[in-house]
Amino acid sequence: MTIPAQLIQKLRAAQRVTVLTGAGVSAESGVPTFRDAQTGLWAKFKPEELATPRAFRQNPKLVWEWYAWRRQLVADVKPNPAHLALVELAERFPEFQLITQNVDGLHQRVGSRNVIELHGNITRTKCFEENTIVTEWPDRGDIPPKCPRCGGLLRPDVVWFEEALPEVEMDLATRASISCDVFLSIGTSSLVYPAAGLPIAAMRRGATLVEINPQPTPLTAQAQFVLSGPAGVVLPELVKHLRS
Ligand code: BV8
Repeated sequence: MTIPAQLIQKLRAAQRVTVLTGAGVSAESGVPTFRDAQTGLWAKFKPEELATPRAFRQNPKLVWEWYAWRRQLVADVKPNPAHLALVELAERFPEFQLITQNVDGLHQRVGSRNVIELHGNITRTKCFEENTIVTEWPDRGDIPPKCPRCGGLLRPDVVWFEEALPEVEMDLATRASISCDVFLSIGTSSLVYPAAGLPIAAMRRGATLVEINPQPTPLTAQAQFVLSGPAGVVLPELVKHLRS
């Protein structure tokens, strides 16, 4: 994987770097991406059909069990070299902001700090009625379990399709995107908004736009640098060039 010398120069000169990650960063840890076909008992469902309030209202048990399966899968995997390289990358710049669409918490598990989670976190649970976080509940065998305060159904603390993103996180992510020198979009299909609008906003404000992805995306044509490879290979290579 050759890293363009011009990109290394841009990064060496950068004061502020912002990164947006998607499911592709966790792919090499064994976490299926949204674009991957679902396997096993989930093969007949599309994620965008399950990750909605409507699906939860229609079949709360099915949606709860899908998240329980994903929660267990994430608990059993390990962060990969892409996650680790981002921890080192953060130390190279006076200002660095990591924004993620992922709900697996792997960035935090490997030591990334003040990560902006645009779409929530699968390890947190909240009450569907009160929209408040619930950390423990009596196990009465209900699936989904019920809120100990109001009796409403519990749900994962993630942002479903057609749900608004958390305002504070979106505001912080927007500020970090429009004020950075270099914006790296890593492992995302750049299809889901408003997250996919962040690299565009960065580029409009003059940031150098870098995409790291083995496949082309709607962003590819607009990126100044496109590193076509797996994040677990490209990011360690990029960091190595910045060390010397
Ligand atoms: C919103 C959490 C408005 C849940 C996710 C109708 C009504 C309302 C809204 C809409 C509508 N129609 C469209 C919209 C907007 C909608 C949207 O954008 N839809 C798309 C499909 C067109 N957005 C929303 O609904 C958002 N909310 O707009 O609200 C609103 C405002 C005010 C009040 C009320 C409402 C909410 C979007 C968030 C949805 N939640 N996740 C969960 O996880 O279960 S989205 C989910 O998919 C991810 O979080 C991520 O954001 C998104 C895309 O996934 P990616 O991360 O990009 O992963 P993907 O699989 O797509 O791609 C993987 C990539 O990795 C690929 O490119 C692949 O090549 C690459 N890759 C593979 N291996 C590697 C790799 N890269 C590097 N290395 C590797 N090894």
